[in-house]
Amino acid sequence: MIENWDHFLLPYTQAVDELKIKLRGIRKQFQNQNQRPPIEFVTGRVKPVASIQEKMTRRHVTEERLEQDMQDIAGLRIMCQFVEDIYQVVGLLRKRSDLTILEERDYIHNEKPSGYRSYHIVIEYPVQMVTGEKKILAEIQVRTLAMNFWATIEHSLNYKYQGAFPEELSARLQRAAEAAFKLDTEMSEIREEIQEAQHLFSYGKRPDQGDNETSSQQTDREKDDNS
Ligand code: 0O2
Ligand code: 0O2
Repeated sequence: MIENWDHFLLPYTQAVDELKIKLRGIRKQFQNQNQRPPIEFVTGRVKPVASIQEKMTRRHVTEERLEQDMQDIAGLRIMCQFVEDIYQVVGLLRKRSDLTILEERDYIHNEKPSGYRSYHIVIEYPVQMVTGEKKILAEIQVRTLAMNFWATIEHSLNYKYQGAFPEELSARLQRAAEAAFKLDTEMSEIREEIQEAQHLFSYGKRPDQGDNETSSQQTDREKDDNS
């Protein structure tokens, strides 16, 4: 029997807090280099005890096997603008030495029957406790804003219908998932155009212009362009 859930969950809370800071740090580092970050925002949570217990019953997971068999007690989510960003983020995570990737699941090109798309990574992460190092499992979900929109809506509908959607609703959700993916595909096709506009908006210059150009030089050049 887990007598004290707060005690059991402590390393998971610590891991989520640390990983949120580290993943948000990736975004900051890109911004610091005047580059568009592949990460839009990061969220994280420790699975509530009631959800852990419900999943243990559903999946026949014993308390002895909980740490090994439930991979998403610590959960992180990385939201990206473009599908290409997801794979860039995955590449960055693969290179890190502070975590070990145990499993990757590409639900983007192998979407779930519900229509769900995301890239899932299961990691092993070492947490430094006063009693020594403890390695825990965590799940990182990497998705576009459109995939996140769909998953959030579908997740809340799941609460209402307990997963047993009426056929018509299920079909609509599948169509909506395809529409969201079409949006992602369309956005990817005009990605360069969007990136240039975003860079202009953020830094007042196009990405191909060097960092040394001052804003007055740039204004002069823009005047020349217009004359
Ligand atoms: P619900 O039921 O979705 O509303 P801060 O670090 O202060 O900016 P904070 O308060 O720690 O922010 O929360 P954060 O990091 O912004 O996001 C918490 C939310 O992240 C959760 O909301 C979840 O919706 C979501 N989330 C992130 N990762 C996961 C994951 O792996 N699985 C799931 N299921 N959700 C995730 P709530 O309020 O906990 O729950
Ligand atoms: P939460 O905290 O409520 O989000 P399983 O957990 O049984 O579904 P598995 O193999 O353990 O399956 O993990 P999987 O499928 O790689 O990832 C599970 C998590 O992905 C879910 O967590 C959801 O966060 C998300 N997910 C998977 N399929 C769907 C889906 O069809 N719709 C939505 N909205 N999210 C999905 P949990 O366990 O549901 O917990």
